[in-house]
Amino acid sequence: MTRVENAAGPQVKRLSDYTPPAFMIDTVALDFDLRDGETKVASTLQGRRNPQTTDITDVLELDGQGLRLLSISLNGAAVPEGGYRIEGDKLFLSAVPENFTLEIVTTIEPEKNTALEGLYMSDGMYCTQCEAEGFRRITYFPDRPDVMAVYTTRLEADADRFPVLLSNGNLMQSGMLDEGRHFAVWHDPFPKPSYLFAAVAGDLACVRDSFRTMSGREVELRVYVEHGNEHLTGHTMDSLKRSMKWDEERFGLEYDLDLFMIVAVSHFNMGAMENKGLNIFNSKFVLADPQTATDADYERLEGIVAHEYFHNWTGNRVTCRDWFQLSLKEGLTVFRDQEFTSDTHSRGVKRVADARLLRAVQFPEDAGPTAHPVRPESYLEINNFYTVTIYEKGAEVIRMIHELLGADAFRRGMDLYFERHDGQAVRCEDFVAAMEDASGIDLGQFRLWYSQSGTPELEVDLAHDPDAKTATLKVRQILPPTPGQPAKEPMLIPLSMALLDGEGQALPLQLLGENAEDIPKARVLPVSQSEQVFVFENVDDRPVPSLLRGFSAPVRLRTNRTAEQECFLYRHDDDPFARWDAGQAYLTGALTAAARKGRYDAVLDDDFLQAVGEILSGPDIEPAFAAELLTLPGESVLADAMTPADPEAIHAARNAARREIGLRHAGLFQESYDRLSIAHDPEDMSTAAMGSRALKAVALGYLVAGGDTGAVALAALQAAAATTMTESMSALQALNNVDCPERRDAMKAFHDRWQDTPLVLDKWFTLSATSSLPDTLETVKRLLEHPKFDLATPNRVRAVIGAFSSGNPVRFHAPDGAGYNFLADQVVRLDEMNPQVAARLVAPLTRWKRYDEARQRMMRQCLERIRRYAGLSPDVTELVAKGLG
Ligand code: 0A1
Ligand code: ZN
Repeated sequence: MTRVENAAGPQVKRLSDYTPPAFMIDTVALDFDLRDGETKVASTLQGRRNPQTTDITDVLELDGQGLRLLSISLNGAAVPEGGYRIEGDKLFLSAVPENFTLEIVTTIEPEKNTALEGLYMSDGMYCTQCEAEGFRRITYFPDRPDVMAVYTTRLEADADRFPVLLSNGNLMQSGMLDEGRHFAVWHDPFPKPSYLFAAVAGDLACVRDSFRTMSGREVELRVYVEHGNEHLTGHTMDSLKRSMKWDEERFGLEYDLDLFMIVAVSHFNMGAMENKGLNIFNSKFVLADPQTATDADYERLEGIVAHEYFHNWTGNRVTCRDWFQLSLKEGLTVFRDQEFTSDTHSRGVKRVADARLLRAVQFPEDAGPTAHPVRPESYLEINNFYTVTIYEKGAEVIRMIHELLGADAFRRGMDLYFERHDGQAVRCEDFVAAMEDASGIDLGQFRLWYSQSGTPELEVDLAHDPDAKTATLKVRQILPPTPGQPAKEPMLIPLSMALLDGEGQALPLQLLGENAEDIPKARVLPVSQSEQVFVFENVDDRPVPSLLRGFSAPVRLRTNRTAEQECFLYRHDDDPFARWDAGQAYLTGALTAAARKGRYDAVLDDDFLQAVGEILSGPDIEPAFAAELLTLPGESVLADAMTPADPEAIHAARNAARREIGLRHAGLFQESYDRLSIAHDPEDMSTAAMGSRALKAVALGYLVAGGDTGAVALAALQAAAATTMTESMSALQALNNVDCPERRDAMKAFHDRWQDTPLVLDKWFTLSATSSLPDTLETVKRLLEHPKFDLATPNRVRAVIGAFSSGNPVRFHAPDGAGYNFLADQVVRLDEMNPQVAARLVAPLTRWKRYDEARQRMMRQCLERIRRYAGLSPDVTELVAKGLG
């Protein structure tokens, strides 16, 4: 596709420059004439001057990118050449009256659209992706979320090749036309921004179901997939119905149209998209059965279906005023999907999983050159801002509000938010104000979480005075500088804590001067100053502090706890997150110390190894949680705790620790493995069954890591006998870093069996790209020549290039720089086709500051090399520029 570049180059957009639109659009009538080689789009807009603005301009500003303009007429009269001008991606129309009807006809070429934004083709079907600024690739329009209109869409196409024609809302009319063509007209009564527009035309199978809402309305549910995939939609439909029910019960939110549709497409830049009434999904998050999808895939699919459905209220009914407010809908909707998962499965396990993600991906982002606040102040390319900071840190900010207000007041705040803003495009500030007004709680200082970037560090030291019988917590918050924010103001950090006695029992927490009634055993300390002291009375013996319980704030915690105390908490803490976190803190300390010293014998203390044994033999522990407790911090998280990060030393230390654990407890792991294998239905998808399989996978991994002679054979046997993808993948993962014929055979068998099932073949690509064996980069280069490798399919690109560069630190950071060079080559190659996906690959190169000088130099050289490439997209340009600092 030819890129229409603004002559002045990409422009920085700033929140402070926001001005309301001079004109509003009330209705949009779109007419798509879908034909091979050229699609004609006729658009009729009813508009009027925006009464909310004093702007008296008579110029209407429209966005348009890569469009061929055929005609433009205003109030029925063709606009003459001089009546408008096109500059870059803007069309300025002059002499626009107070009320107007504007008709625009353009043509586009969806067949050539490889950026997968706007209208494009995937496996012979037409589909759209309009968030954030894709609608401007379909027609000229004020493509900004504060312009909300009612859409009517007519689609016309060949009836044989495109029997299914879909758009937002309800079907109003359909029928046959001459020459084997047909049409359908859809109408969406809810005003919406252009980014929520969607259309689909294709030959698709439809699976139907229905849902009765809390007010007794029957909603028709449809999932559209390629023919032959109907049997893979059960979990999607089930997840959708449970999400609809949950939102009614938890938030009183009911679905508002009579029809809800999900369409699966194989070419998609992201996970899924919440278009009103017509969600479009990456097929990876729709299609699942136990033979082709793992338990983890099931859980992710369920979470994404829920997320997109929840957007109907948080995002669609109340939307964002501008893209700086993206977290208004994303942070809140992630919080909602997290809560749904917690209520559906295990709250503790979900909290641990979310904390893991935040630490592995968001903390590094917040510590690097692309750090930005939850509500950013400027950007070059909005597509680069669909980040873990906007989504996951944004969700943590909502979660802290939830904790500060309590569940009831939070719910009142939500109700007030919808009461005030239904049908509007608003700011993060409006959400916070609703929460304040509904609760009476001042969130003044708390607002800094929206504007200050970077991960706060919380230093918490405990001192005990046996004479005064006091325990004193000294808390210090450190706010490291981030790009554009050299100095920061102290934030309000909720620190949830308890003090445990020698038996692991929580002590009453009586703050100095507090009266002695109803003393709680766990509290949330409101840390609001740079340095603060909390004194607890009546503490006879030195307690062990349980800190940041439930991961009460997205901060880095540093304590003066000893390794012994961390192991104690790992054994005894009653808060699942704090227990897991104490183990992670111990392991991070032990493994980075080994990496620094370059000594890989006796990496772990006996104390810790004993605790592991207790977890394995303890009867009362939920298997899914045990699996989390037994999983070491990932290499990237460990690297984050070592300066300069040494990827090879980290890899060696982590492997050594795994070997020690595996060797020490080979018997217990074997027992667990056997116990979890018998009388177990591999297709039972209950939470408990999935948890048992997670623990079984951990056990197998440690058996292999321990080097037991039978373990490799056991894994190979499991791979060969597996009847489900979970069993198959856990065996392959256990073998993936072992150089042995069993691995080669199992991988080949897996490839041959699944080569025609793209979503499963992606797993084979990822396994191949993430093996820590020394020749993996060579393997990855060969994978690019594999007949099934395709740069135009984002899932495949992520499965190979993305998996290697973000999921294989020891090989990506090879000392000769070959990993970096490989990535730079691929970014440049992909950028011509799909800038959005190319830009997402750049991140690992921008983290150069964390490494030694030689690596720093090579990583920067690669960024420079990308930057020099002519015709680079704004997406990649922005990240490379920030990366070079
Ligand atoms: N709003 C979607 C994510 C999404 C964003 C951008 C896209 O294309 C540029 C596609 C999807 C969500 O939060 O699920
Ligand atoms: Zn979302």
